[in-house]
Amino acid sequence: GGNVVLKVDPHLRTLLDFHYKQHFRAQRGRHGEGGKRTGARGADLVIRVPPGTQVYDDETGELLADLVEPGQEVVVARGGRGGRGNAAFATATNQTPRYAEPGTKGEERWIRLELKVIADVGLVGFPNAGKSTLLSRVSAAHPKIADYPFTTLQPNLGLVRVDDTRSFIMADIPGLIEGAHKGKGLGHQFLRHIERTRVLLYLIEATSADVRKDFEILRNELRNYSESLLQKPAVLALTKIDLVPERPVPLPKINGLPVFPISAVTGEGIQELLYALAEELEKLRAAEKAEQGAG
Ligand SMILES: Nc1nc2c(ncn2[C@@H]2O[C@H](COP(=O)(O)OP(=O)(O)O)[C@@H](O)[C@H]2O)c(=O)[nH]1
Ligand SMILES: [Mg+2]
Repeated sequence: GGNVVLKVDPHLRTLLDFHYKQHFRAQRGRHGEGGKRTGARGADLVIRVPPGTQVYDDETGELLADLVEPGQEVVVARGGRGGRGNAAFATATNQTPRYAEPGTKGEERWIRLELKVIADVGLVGFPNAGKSTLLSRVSAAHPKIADYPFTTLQPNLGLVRVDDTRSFIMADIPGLIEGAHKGKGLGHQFLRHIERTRVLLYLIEATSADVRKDFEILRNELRNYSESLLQKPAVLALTKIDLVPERPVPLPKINGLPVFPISAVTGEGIQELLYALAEELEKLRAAEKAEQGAG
């Protein structure tokens, strides 16, 4: 029979489909036949999953695959061979044996799929943009990522309290190569991690000679990895605003995104930024609920 294959589709965001269909079977292979026909192998069954899906063997708990990159795929169950036809068993004295082989049975197993999100908000910015400083300013606790295989770069996480009822996890992800703005590109692991966050927070220094251009460079880096990264909700903050005493009020939008001027030193603009991020997360949750209801 055919193989059962999982493949990353960057347009998918949730595993909700699997709440409704849980048992998949690739097309059956055929037994060998007379008339020199080998049994057909059966077509592969390709199941699409969102980026960030981890695949476990349900019985052993073994992590089989970490599917993050668009188009990445893994065979989770191998189909059996098609049976060989009678011609395969021909001998010098018997050119048309009456024997053909049965196809072998394919593998069968239960797997468990988990959509692994490492943080609600991921920071995206050039080195020195103020990412680490912001994270330490807005977060108290620093949860550890439990058991995170396939990576050497550990995101630095912070628990951010927005107000009495709301909080979220923010991730400062290392691996952004120095000189990324000179076209050296974002680190590959950075991109794999940023795929696992729900909302992007772009940080650009207010002292930059060209904020729009910096923003475009960052977005292009993400786009080169996967178009779907640009579809994530995003917020843009201008950092170190304390260094720029004069600025237009209100700031113009950039690419349709509202711009939040902040200073991690004086605290200016921070609370407004946190509210905006909390709001984006709430919108996402509402959309996911609606999808669940409609499914
Ligand atoms: N004046 C000022 N300096 C800042 C601010 N935020 C960060 N910095 C400084 O900018 C430099 C780079 O900050 P850092 O958080 O390490 O940037 P990262 O590379 O993006 O993590 C450090 O020297 C910080 O002290 C800010 O709001 N105002
Ligand atoms: Mg840093």
